[in-house]
Amino acid sequence: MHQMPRVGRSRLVLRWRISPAAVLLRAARFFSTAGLIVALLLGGYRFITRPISVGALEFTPHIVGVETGAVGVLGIDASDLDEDGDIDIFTAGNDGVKVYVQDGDHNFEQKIIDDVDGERIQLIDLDDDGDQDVLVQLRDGPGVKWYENKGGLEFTGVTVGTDEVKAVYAGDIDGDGAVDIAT
Ligand SMILES: [Ca+2]
Ligand SMILES: [Ca+2]
Ligand SMILES: [Ca+2]
Ligand SMILES: [Ca+2]
Repeated sequence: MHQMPRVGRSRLVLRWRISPAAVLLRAARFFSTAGLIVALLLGGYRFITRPISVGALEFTPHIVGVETGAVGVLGIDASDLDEDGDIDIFTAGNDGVKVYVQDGDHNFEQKIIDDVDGERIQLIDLDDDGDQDVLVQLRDGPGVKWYENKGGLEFTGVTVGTDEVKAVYAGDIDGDGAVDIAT
């Protein structure tokens, strides 16, 4: 009989302590749910209306060989061949091995290095004399050929191998300082 009043009083105190918090919790739940819905709607709207292109990945194409008859090009490499500060373009393909020499204003003049059926091409200083030479994988034999850069846009072709190959790559593979050729 002496314990009953204490139980009733503790329930009353408990209800008074929880009631304000319950109101705040309901309000917080309402605003968080509403905020989540608004964020989802805004995100969806921006996803739908955003531009498809990304500025950093936009490119403007320029045709290099349309007037000079670049046909069946299969391999390409680029370097400043004549060391005048602009990049020149080398190609290998059904129309031979060619260089497109730039005039400094993105205009290119074609010069045929060799009238052969080329496929892959790589510019590299094969004879270690400081200028870029041209390495080409030929189609339908005789395999691999490199062109020594003699200066003044003149090249001398040298056959490296006569076996039919599917690919060629030059680099100092064994680390002895001399360029090696892998096929
Ligand atoms: Ca150049
Ligand atoms: Ca060289
Ligand atoms: Ca040279
Ligand atoms: Ca080597």
